[in-house]
Amino acid sequence: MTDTIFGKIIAGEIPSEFIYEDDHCIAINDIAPKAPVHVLVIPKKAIPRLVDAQADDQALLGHLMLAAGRIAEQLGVQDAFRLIVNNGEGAGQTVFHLHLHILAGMAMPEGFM
Ligand code: D5M
Repeated sequence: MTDTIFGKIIAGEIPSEFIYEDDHCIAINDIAPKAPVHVLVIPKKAIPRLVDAQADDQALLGHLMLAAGRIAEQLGVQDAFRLIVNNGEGAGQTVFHLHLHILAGMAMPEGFM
C-alpha cells in the first residue's frame, strides 16, 4: 500500500533510514521529534487506524508491541519509555497508517497518562 507517506517509505518510494526492520514492520525516527528519542514503529501492512484492525491482525499487533520493546532496548531506553498510538483526527492522528510512537529521553509529563 502506498497511499500514505508511510506506505511510500515502506515501498522505498521516499528515502528514509530504517533504524529497525523485520518481516512485518519498520522503525524510523520521527521527522518532528517531541522527545530526544522519538521513533515510529510502522507495520508493513497498511491499517489506517488502530480501530480498523481486525481479529486476524492480532498477531501483527502483538508483534508491533514486542518490536517496540526490542527497539527500546536497541536504543538503550528500555527502562523509561512511553508508547503512544493516536487513533483518529480528534486524537491528533495525522498519518492514517497505524504506527506506534516510542518516546523517551526526557521526563514524561505526569497527570496526563
Ligand atoms: O503521527 C505521525 C507522525 O509522523 C508525526 O509525529 C510526524 C511523523 N512524520 C510524518 N512524515 C514523516 C516522515 N517522512 N518521516 C518521519 N516521520 C514523519 P500521528 O500519530 O499520525 O500524529
